[in-house]
Amino acid sequence: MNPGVLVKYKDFLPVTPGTPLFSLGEGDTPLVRCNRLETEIGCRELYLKLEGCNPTGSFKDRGMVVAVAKALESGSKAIMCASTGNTSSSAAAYAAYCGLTAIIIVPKNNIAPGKLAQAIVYGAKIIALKGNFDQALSIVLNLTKKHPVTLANSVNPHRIEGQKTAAFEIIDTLGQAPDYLFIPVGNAGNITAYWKGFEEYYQLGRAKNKPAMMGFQAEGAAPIVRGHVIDDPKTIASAIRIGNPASWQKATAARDESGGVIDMVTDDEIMAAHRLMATKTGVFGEPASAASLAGLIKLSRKGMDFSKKRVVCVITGTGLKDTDAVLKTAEPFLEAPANSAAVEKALGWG
Ligand code: AN7
Repeated sequence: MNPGVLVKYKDFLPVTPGTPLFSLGEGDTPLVRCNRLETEIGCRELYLKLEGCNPTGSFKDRGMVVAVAKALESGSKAIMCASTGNTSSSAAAYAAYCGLTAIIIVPKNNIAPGKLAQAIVYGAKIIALKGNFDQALSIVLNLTKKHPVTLANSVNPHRIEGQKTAAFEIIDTLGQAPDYLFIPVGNAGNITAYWKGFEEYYQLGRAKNKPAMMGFQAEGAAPIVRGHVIDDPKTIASAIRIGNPASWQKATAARDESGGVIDMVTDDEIMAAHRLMATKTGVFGEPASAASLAGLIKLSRKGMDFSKKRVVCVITGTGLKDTDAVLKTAEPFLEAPANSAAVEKALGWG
């Protein structure tokens, strides 16, 4: 049985005798080898880390369990976050488990329907902001300074601590770090957390190597790549529609210390990778999560040689959160009346 992130990795986390150890079953996510994509892309080994298998369907649960445990330990009664959707789903679920109030601020009409449904069903106090994520985060940073509520965004270092456990799991499974880690970049907390995890295991001698960190933003929301804040970020991948990432400097440090890159992919490249991942590996990620694979495909097409490399792409969230992204552009499919002959006819069998 998976004991959860707090118990399994407590020696590596800010756990004290006063920290409540609980779990919704986060962590221990699959690392799936993808032979068909290896052939197509020309990698020696390609794995997808399926973070959509966490309890609320994204990687956020790893950090949220630590942030909420520390909030409880400090006597807090409420947590608050800005979110493009997944952080708020996770905050709402862990708050519900522990009996805390979750207050979430999300961009109005700009989060995937599954994520909004999660916040509603878990009983969060929701504010739909007439503004974008960056504005929501700046309000949350302001209000959590003024009021007795705990900040649950990844500016809270406990979030990063929990999220680094995904890097530990990759090393625990492979026996070493991959050569490359491809990862979507939005607010840049996750790339920061993975790098911290790889670095810590390396220092402890649990891995002999560290990966190059390959972060990918969406082209219309690529402040780090462009070197300036984007006031009105745009992308179909709503989870990473972020123009002023909170962990900007830490992400560029991870890039530089690891010898990696932070680059961008277009919405078309993201959606092509999203479809390829589903049709060639049976993995349904949400659009933002496919930015990692889109990045790998982009670099391999540009001539980068992965034929001797072990590559991990982080698939950060499940596609079931954002079925609109598929259904709105779906090709027409077969329909038939309810009898065998009609179905045979529709299939061209007679
Ligand atoms: C599926 O939920 O920022 O670079 O508010 O949901 O650590 O921000 C989500 C981000 C990638 C980017 N993939 O990670 C939020 C939020 C998915 C995400 C990212 C997000 P960060």
